Amino acid sequence: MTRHIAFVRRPGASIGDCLLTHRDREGIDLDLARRQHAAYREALSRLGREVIELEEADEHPDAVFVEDPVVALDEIAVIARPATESRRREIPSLEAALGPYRELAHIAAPGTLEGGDVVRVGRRLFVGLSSRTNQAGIDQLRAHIAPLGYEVHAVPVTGCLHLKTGASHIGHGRVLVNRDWVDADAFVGCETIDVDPSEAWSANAVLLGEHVIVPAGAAKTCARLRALGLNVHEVGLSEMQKAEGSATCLSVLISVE
Ligand code: CIR
Repeated sequence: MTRHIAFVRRPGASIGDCLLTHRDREGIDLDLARRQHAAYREALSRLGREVIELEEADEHPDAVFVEDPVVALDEIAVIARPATESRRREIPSLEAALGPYRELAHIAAPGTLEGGDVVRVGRRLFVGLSSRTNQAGIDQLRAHIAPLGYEVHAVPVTGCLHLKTGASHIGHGRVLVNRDWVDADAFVGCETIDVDPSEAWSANAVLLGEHVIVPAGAAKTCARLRALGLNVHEVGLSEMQKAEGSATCLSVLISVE
């Protein structure tokens, strides 16, 4: 039977010391962050994911955002190379988690790459060229996965931290975008669906079959998703957003036969 695994890590006590690029620092309510993470884990379980928790890492403020140190595909997991030293310290725990399930490849200096910059649409990967991911990182990713039949397209990111902060695949070749933050025209061959302009943070959605987990508080965007036939699951993520993360950032999803 196929196992659908979601790797997650609970928010640590140091999350208030997280890195911030496009947001001003606001106080993070740790209890609320923990409750929001519990609700997120519960949504994953309800939607058929086997939730595997990585060890808590209080010494790494951003470690709750497990998606960034890895790009996990069906055939391979490419261990990324975050742009900051602090986030590179999260790598060993992701290598240990993914190693039993996937062949591992690595991004090496001078390349930098973060999983939050990778939007996968079938065999096409759109990769943000951002403050965290550079051209060398994208070229190395392409070299690892082109032989497996993946195309890699670079997409300049200027308005937000990662490509996935402003765009996610919502199935059937459709990409949910916040065009104030990312260039919607870059998603060649995809249909783009705009978030409501008043709901900037709703472009980051986790796709699970015909279901999507989206940050709560985006009623207009959710209505657009429902109109497309998607089952929408809203989870409050205000405290993660204060740390400049959101729904996809909190999990690494793989399937194992
Ligand atoms: C950082 O700056 O690295 C964290 N504070 C936020 C990372 C969010 N991750 C993501 O968008 N994939």
